[in-house]
Amino acid sequence: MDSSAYSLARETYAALGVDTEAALTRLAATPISLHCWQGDDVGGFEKPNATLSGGGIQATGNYPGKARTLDELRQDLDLVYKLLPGRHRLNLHAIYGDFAGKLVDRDAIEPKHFASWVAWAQARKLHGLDFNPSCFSHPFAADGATLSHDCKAVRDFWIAHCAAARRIGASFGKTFGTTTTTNVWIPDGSKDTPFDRSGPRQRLAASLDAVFAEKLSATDHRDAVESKLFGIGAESYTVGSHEFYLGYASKRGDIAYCLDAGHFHPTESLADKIASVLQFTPSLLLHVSRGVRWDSDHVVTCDDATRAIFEELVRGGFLGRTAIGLDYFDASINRVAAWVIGTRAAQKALLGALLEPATLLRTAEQTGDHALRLALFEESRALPLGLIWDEFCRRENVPVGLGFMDEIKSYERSVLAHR
Ligand code: RNT
Ligand code: ZN
Repeated sequence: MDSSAYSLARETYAALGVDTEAALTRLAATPISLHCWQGDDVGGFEKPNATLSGGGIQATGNYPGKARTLDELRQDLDLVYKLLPGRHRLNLHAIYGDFAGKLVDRDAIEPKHFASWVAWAQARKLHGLDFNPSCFSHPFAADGATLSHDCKAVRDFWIAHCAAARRIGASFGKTFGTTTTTNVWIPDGSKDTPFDRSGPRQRLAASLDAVFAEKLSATDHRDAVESKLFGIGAESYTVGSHEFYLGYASKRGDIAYCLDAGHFHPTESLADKIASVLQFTPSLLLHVSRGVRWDSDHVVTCDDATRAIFEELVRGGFLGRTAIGLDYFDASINRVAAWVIGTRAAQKALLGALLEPATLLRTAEQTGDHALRLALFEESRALPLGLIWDEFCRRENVPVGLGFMDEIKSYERSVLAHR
């Protein structure tokens, strides 16, 4: 039985030509790929006490309870998935392999090092796994260059790593029967003004050609390349800039471009880039994140920028060509809460987009009635999105409203506080 609050909300939306049942069906069928690295501040378990270096990415904060082992990370993720409505994916980085205490260097990783993740994800009926080569936290990344390095031996090492990562990604896709996205992001850049901006980009393009040389099944696997504006310690120059990767992805025509919401100037709209990118690339990977000044990785909230991204996906009919992933790391609050709050916020933003009075908006625009269009946008802001969201949580048997925080607090007391 639907709640009476839902029935009222459904009628409110219906009066604007919006079918809330269709929106809920679509929401339930849209997986979000959760980033494994929120649970341990992007440390990974490659070897004990791995520290981040040469990455230009930094988790700040030291809230107690960080996952110290694969088992702890999985235990935390179990609670996270339990508190999320819908069926989702997990996005792994290469440094999260199950290396059984041995040092397996990045160029030697194989699907077998991720077999325990596959079993874990299958047992929980996840939608699938996604993957990333880890081109940071490694001696060969310490001087701020990987695939664009001027030393061929270093480039070859990272090429081998990325190629190995693609094969692991493809093995995930085959196992789960859903397309795995393997995303290449590298930190290459420089702190101060470089003289030569071209050489590193020529080398990066050649390295990427080598990385993507092996043909993999397009059903099992999709490649993506991620741009960035700048990083900490790489403020003046980023080899893999927006122009570089957009050009590279469009020229190839067979790989996805990854837009990270924290990787642009704060006044730029990521939402506005989507329709342009998808004119020239087959698919898109989104790293849903929240930039705050120079930090690109705050916990996602259902703010205007995030809502605009999902509105664009729905309005343009782009959901089917877009892989949705999260990318943030906050070490200053309970990490499980950060995961759950951010994922639920992204889902709520998607729901908001699915509930737009699209037909009325389109007609108003097409007939030149821009006052009506503005009025519709403004009235939409106060529509009872929360009541539809609550109904979704109720149907999916996950906590409604703040109930998820009670479970997280009790987990903090019984588990996280003892780490
Ligand atoms: C870094 C990129 C990249 C990473 C993860 C860990 O700026 O956004 O996606 O955050 O791969
Ligand atoms: Zn990212």
